[in-house]
Amino acid sequence: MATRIRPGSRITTIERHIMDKQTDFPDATGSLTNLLYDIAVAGKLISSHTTRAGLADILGSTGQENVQGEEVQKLDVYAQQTIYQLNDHTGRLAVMGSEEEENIIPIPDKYPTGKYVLLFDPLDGSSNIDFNVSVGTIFAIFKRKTESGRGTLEDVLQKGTEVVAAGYIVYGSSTMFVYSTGDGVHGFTLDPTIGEFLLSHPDIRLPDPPKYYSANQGYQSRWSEGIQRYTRWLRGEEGATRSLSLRYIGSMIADIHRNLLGGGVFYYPTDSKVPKGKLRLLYEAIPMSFLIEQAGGYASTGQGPIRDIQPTKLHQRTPLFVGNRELVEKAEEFIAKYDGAS
Ligand code: AFP
Repeated sequence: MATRIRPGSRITTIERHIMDKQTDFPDATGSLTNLLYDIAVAGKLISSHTTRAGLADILGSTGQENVQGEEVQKLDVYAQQTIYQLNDHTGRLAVMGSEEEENIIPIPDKYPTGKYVLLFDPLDGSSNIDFNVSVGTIFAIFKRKTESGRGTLEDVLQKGTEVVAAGYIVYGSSTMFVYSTGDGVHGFTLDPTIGEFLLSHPDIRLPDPPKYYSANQGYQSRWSEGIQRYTRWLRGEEGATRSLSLRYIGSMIADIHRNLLGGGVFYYPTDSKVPKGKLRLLYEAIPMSFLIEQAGGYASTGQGPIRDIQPTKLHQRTPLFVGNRELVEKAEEFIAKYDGAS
């Protein structure tokens, strides 16, 4: 359905919004603005494929495994290539890193390099594709650390405090682009009839009181005592004065997106099967944490802020608790009380 335009309402495209934000920085060269815009273009291309997946015979697996040992979906490959090809030649990036590539992705020698670093998960939640469940693209942008030339691993291994911009595109019942450059969180909905992302959710703040908790409770028996008691607290036990509703999609972007708009906490803790957690620090936890904190929330490992971790590996994993501050701090309390400092 085409966007209805109410008389007197302002219509802001993502391009206009990103350009307007740039005017807050008189020294800006336009490089970040263009980089964000190219990611939005990638989002439109990926969106057009995800919504036609069944029709275009692109559903299903390529039969290969990625570096995480997971089955690679054809749409993963398409999303990876689209983001790479939109960004390898622009002269804005020093280096890239992706969930789908074992090593950092250098800018080819024939193209110039730039001052930014792009880390991304091209299609988070892709094991859900065959079931028509929402999936998404996540990205984080940093400034390079090295002075010049091709970027290195040093440019990629940066803390969450160094993020310049981050965002995600969720391919759901509609496609939304949500981003922040450290000046609040802004959401745009794709009008497919005109191919434009239009500002639909300006200055998103986490609602309070929160409504939801989101975790894979099927793993409860593998959780520590602290996490099990925390989950009971969220359900109204363990001295809680209210209970939250459980919602778990199994697609982190979609789960966190819902909680961003409805209020709540998403957590994927360590357990006996994943002692370091499942989610990846650099291109999943850090960008989503940056966004949630920009919306007034907090993100933690369960023992301290995600943004304080110094990454040592491109594909490093982390436990993650992210959402309304009081809910995340409560997780830290339960973990400190029942699980100690392990
Ligand atoms: P896939 O990209 O392999 O589907 O993994 C999705 C994900 O990394 C994240 O988006 C989900 O929150 C989480 O895994 C779901 O994991 P469980 O299936 O173990 O709950």
